[in-house]
Amino acid sequence: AAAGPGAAAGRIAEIAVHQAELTSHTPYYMADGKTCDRVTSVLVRLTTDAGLVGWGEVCPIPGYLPAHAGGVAPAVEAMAPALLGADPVGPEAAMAACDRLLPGHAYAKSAVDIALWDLTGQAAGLPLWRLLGGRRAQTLPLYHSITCVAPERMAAIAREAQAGGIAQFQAKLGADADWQADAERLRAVRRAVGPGPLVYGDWNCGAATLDAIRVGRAVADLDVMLEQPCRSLEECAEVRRATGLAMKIDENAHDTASLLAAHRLGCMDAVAIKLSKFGGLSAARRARDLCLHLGAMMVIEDVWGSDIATAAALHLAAATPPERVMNVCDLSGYVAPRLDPAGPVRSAGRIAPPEGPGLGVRPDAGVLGPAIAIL
Ligand code: 0XW
Ligand code: MG
Repeated sequence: AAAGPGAAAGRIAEIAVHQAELTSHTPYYMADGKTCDRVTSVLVRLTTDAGLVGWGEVCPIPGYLPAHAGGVAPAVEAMAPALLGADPVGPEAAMAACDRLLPGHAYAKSAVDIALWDLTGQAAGLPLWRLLGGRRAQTLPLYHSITCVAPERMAAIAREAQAGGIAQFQAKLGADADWQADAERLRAVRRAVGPGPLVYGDWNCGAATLDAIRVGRAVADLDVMLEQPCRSLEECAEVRRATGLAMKIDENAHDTASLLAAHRLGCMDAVAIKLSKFGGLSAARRARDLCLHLGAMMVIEDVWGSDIATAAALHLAAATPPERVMNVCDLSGYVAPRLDPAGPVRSAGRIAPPEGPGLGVRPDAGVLGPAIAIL
């Protein structure tokens, strides 16, 4: 599945930042009043003096993580001296130069790093999955994320997704701070999909250990996993110990140190490798490799976004040993507009990365507004 011939990459001559407002197809509620109903996605476009154009995307959810859509353009401006005139091929070198100018700000770096990988892939004439380790799986299993509403409504959403081939279900919990309703949500979704499919409940940090333990014990007879019930790793580990239920860590896993800490605490049966938590494909690939060693099952995705973020994560997931890829997410399927209407879509509960060189997707010019920054 080699793509077309490579092109001379040239040097980075221009950086542009665009925004797109993404609206969820259906309301999406999480604990603590968080929602993805309408969010700003930020697109970074890198143009080289050889005429190549690379794209990156980061879409923070307000209140979800220390990441802010309005912070991306100033962060990119701070990194611009390391990028303008740089060779984009081999993104880790350019990102190391960015790290020296601006420590931290992983979310803003994620969009830059993805755009560098897009350029690198185009220069090589290869899809990114080939550069990130080679194809390990033709298609990847998707989960379906279920908004936190009434238990029977969540069960109906699960059944609908299952009819389309989905076999993994993430039930959002905690939107009404009613632990008995959360137990019923897990019970209703578990019952709806029958034995076999993976069901897990995600509090997005919104539960006290007391409530999460009560829920976990109330459903301890069921085959369910819990995700990020509380704000800290220590609290999540406490919930895992007290309930005996497997645990997925999401918000607390964002770098090498936090992955090692979660592993040491024995609470990382699964982990969300979201590109923008770690700082893009380069950092997520290092996290992927560490998790292969630590033994955690991985969800390879991003926080939110449309076709650029989705494609980037799918390339990394397709290049990861499939026995450790728990699932991936078709973020672009939850939101409008599609940035690239030709981007990958779910089919029978699975999805595949694009085949073209680089990311293999690019935003439709009509969808993006004018650049908010050009450097
Ligand atoms: C980041 N989310 C809210 C969106 C994705 O669907 C998954 C979810 C999470 O917290 O895991
Ligand atoms: Mg989560």
